[in-house]
Amino acid sequence: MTHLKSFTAAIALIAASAVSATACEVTLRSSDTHPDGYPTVEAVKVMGAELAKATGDKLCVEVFHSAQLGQEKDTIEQTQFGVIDLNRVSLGPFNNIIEETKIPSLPYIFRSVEHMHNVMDGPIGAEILAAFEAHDLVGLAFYDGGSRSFYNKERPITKMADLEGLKFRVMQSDLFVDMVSAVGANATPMPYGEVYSSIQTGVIDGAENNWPSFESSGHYEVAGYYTLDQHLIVPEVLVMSKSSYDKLSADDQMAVRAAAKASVPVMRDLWAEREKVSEAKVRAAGVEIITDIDKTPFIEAMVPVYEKYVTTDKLKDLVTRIQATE
Ligand code: GTR
Repeated sequence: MTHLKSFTAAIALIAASAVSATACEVTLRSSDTHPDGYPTVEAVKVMGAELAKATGDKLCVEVFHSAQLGQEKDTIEQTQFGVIDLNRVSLGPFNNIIEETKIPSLPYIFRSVEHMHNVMDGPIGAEILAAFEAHDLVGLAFYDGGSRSFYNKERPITKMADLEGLKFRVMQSDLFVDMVSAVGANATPMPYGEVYSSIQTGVIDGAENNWPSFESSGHYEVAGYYTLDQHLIVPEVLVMSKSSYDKLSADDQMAVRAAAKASVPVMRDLWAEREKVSEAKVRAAGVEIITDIDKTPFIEAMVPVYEKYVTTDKLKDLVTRIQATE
């Protein structure tokens, strides 16, 4: 979809849904690329239920799942413009516009999901959420995105050299293009919704993602080799349009923030459960899973990526503090 078409489609869909609106005074429209039932979609529904409860049904949330409002990069712009009120997205597509989001998007910056939680639940996470304000957005909460690894349709990757010459789709972020080049492969940034057919037709050989996305997108049907190199533990984020947020009273703004925070532990439970279900489904489909891989060369290969992107004192300080976090 072209930019203008997707913008118009989002407005038309939102207008149509307003006709069937509930008794709520304000219905906040929320976007998600994932299908109904996916942990992020369910978490935002939980957030909406909490918000309705806290405001006596004054504020509600309607989740437009399955990229009904467009692909992530476009929906981010629409959220900045106030066409979309809430948006659940990966931090990746923010990298080119909000420099602080590059840091938790760096390959191997987190030692584990637990380390990522410790960082993002604390002052560093709060600082990164606050950075959205200068870009017409309000950062509300971080969600889990597991760890992302490479999959492809050509061959099993058991060592870094096996990646050479393969073409992988990455999220629309320069950082990820360089990350893929650093391991000797080629990167093509493209919207998530185009990946399945691009692998099928051979435009790309594969992509990289976590278990639930690899499974729910059906990419495992066209890319039969999944190598758990776990290069990214990039958090996902729930943001609100600053213009929608500014229309609310101070009490309602607090209720929005509290409801978003309240959805985080629910999301984490749903995520842990879905990771297992997705892994089982992918294994049952006969995908070859390569778990025995030495990550050290991958980690070492990322040094130039850090040098290129961690440029200012502020960003260097964030990296140092993340590494020092238990
Ligand atoms: C998923 C993530 C989405 C989107 C997608 C992608 O894991 O939940 O928000 O970023 O990856 O690769 O585009």
